[in-house]
Amino acid sequence: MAKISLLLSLPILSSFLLFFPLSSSQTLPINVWPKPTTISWPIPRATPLSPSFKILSPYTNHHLQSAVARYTRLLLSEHYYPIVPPAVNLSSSPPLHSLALSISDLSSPLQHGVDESYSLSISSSTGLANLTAVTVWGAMRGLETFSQLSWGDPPVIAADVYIDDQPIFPYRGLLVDTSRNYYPVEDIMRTIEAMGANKLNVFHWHITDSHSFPILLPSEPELALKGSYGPGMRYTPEDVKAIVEFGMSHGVRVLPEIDTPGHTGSWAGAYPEIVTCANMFWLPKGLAHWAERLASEPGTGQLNPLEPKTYQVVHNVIHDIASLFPEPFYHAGGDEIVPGCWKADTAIQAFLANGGTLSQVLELFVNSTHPYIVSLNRTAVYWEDVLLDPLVKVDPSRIPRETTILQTWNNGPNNTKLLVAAGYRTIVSSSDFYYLDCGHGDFVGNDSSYDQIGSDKDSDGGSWCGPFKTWQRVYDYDITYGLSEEEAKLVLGGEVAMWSEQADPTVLDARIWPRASAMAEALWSGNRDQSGKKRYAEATDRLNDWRYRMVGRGIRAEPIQPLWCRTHPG
Ligand code: CP6
Repeated sequence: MAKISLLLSLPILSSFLLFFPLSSSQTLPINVWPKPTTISWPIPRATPLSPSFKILSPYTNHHLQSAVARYTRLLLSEHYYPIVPPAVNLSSSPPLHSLALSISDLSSPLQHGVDESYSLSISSSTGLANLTAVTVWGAMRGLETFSQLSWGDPPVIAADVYIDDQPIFPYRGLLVDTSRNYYPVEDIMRTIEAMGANKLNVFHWHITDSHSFPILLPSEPELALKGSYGPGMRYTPEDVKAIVEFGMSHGVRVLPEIDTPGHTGSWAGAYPEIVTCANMFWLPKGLAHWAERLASEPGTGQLNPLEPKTYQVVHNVIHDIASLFPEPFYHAGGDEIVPGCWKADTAIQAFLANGGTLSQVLELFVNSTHPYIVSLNRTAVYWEDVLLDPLVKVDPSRIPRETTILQTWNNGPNNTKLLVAAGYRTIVSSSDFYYLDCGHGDFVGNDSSYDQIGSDKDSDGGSWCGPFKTWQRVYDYDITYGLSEEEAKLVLGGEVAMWSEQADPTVLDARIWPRASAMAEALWSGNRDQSGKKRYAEATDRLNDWRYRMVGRGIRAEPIQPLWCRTHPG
């Protein structure tokens, strides 16, 4: 990963090892992001990191071994200079030689609800540091924290620090859409690496949509051969395995989404007979204006639930995905059914003429796919629409609460409340707070007919994907606001979303970071200080610093302030 020069005037080590007395009321700033739940650093002291520093780990788990090797390398090579160096004095004790890991449960797999807690202590008098965790994944969280406690060249590390840490929410996700635009594997891996550094733990991979089908599946290769953007724009099974493995080495689950039955125009290249309004999909843009459209699509394309062949293909797809991804959640989509697209099909027209409803059409699809997903030992995740869409939704009996999780997106202050009140475990990704891709213009450019397309009409005149969400807005969002204690227990966590109609690798890092970091902290340890006040000022300085550290690690996170703010503090 390329090191990016920070262009900072680098203070020499000795200048920040001077002791600046702090009044007793002042809390010592520790620049760790997300902030640990409890930190004790009573004396502002640092100790040099020995050039032969080692992480002592007797364990053979290879994901852990890979993390240990990575953090050892990082600790000895990072040389990060905080913008305002911590006011510490250098301990007179010998340098820190090692960090000893102790893990009690080596076999817990990386899955929802796994214990991510850890405790970390760095003692200058004994020259020893200890990291204790229940699981390998908790140990990875602790290693990241340890790495952020170190700075300078030659490196020093905060000493006489004691940290006890665990997340508030077990699900802390980031969605990346690889259908609207293609992302090479290395961009996905860099993103996953940054997620691990921010203690985010679920990479929600929105693999397919109407625009392209970029995954090569062993039993349905035609879908990608006909539906991807081209030969260089397909994820092979080997790519997927490498991404999943990479995720494990960073404590990040890879949750696949194959969006169905809507958002499937790209399936029509291989199987036109199973996709309704597929003809619209291939129409030149100018001729498709009358169609209801979403997300700048040429016509959404929807799988036809009345066509038996649909299930043969969908079952093959689900089967292949379940074999490629060990993740116990399977995201089946279910969002944004466009009535006009199904109504364009003659068989569906006949079904409706005989008294059937569009909701029943969707139920047919869910009845055939949900049990199949469950039969493969997966929990099905759907977008909220399957329950909340005013026109096309399923009866809750079709999506049992034990095997179904619902994900919000379409706002309404009550959406989360409606889902949890109905008894569903819920992932919160309200677009008003957590959609990172928006705010840079209209999805469909200067398409003047766009505002007349009815369902997409937006009060702000067409740019329905805005406004830009600031990091403060992301940070401020309380995902369980207005819920009873019982209801709040069903909120598994939150997820920021990087849809990609207006994003590709050139803007990926800056569009995601550091705003995803804001959610990462709010979900890990909250957005308030001990007195219950939102911790904006403190968080601003710490996030600014964290952003520079990420840039140094090769993540091109966007700036949140001019440098001046930190060289002229207060
Ligand atoms: N694609 C899919 C999208 C969106 C959704 N699903 C989306 C909707 C509104 C906004 C941003 C993205 N592009 N498949 C909704 C879950 Cl503002």
